[in-house]
Amino acid sequence: MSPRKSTKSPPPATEPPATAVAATAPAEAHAAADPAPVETRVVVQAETPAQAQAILQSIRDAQPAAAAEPGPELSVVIPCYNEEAILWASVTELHAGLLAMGRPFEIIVSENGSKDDTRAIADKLSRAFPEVRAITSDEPNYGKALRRGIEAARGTYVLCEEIDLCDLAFHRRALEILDAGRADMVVGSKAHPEAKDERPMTRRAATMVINGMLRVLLGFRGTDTHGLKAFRRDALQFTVSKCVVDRDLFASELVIRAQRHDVRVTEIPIIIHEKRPPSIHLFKRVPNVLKNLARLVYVIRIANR
Ligand SMILES: Nc1nc2c(ncn2[C@@H]2O[C@H](COP(=O)(O)OP(=O)(O)O)[C@@H](O)[C@H]2O)c(=O)[nH]1
Ligand SMILES: [Mg+2]
Repeated sequence: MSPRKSTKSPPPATEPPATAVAATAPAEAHAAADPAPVETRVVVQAETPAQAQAILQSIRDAQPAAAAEPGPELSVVIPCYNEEAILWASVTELHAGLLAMGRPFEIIVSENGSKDDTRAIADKLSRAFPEVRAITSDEPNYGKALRRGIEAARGTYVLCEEIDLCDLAFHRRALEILDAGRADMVVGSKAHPEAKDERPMTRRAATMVINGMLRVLLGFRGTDTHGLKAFRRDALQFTVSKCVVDRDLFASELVIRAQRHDVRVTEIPIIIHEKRPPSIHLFKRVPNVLKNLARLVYVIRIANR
């Protein structure tokens, strides 16, 4: 009675099953990998046609939902924390911009630990737009939120965004490079000689100091690691799985490890014009940055992991 899947040919004429009902079913699993419609012949041995239909239905029901629905082309991941003031407007504007680009996309709002209405607004956005997904966890942690968003992404390309930036010009330029196969990862750099960074001087200086430390201590080759980036999801999956730190330094570890794994990383200059000052004060972030930097130096330089 157990269902038996075969490929194209029907059972040999000399050995027919005692009672058999042959039927075809769309092969959703194949369709996910290959856009051309494929049919697989499923032969079910059963006592009656009704039983055969029931078995066929159970096979269809067992197909994972994801297999029936191929992923979008673009996954835009946005960590969000206490962003009730700008979340709705930023995501609706980004959503309209992405629709105009004409490529299938999803927006993943990755919230954790917000004390305001961010979580409720993210849920409302996910109900209002089929392309928006809201994921959440308890502890405020930028790196964890970004990592969870990347792991939840289904797109061919992942674009890491910030809610105060939502920079569609960066998306277009980065996708042009990825589409042409000129790199596997594009980092938007605030510290590139051609970048325009409109943030206050203390924060520009902090960016210089942290990137200098990453270059000296961890062999980083580049000018910036934090913020906007875009990459081919399959090219970075292994690298993400190897990352050990969270909070502010996860993004830096991702870029540095990508370089160490010979992923083709390139930088492009960006214009930084934030919609509001950062939610966490710069000096409050320093102890964690230093702690995670020491951990990274140990793990990468000493333990060689
Ligand atoms: N989920 C989550 N997102 C965060 C956290 N801290 C910052 N973010 C988000 O990360 C992005 C950048 O944060 P921002 O405060 O502008 O800091 P900046 O990167 O130094 O400019 C924004 O989308 C924030 O909402 C956090 O603890 N958890
Ligand atoms: Mg910001």
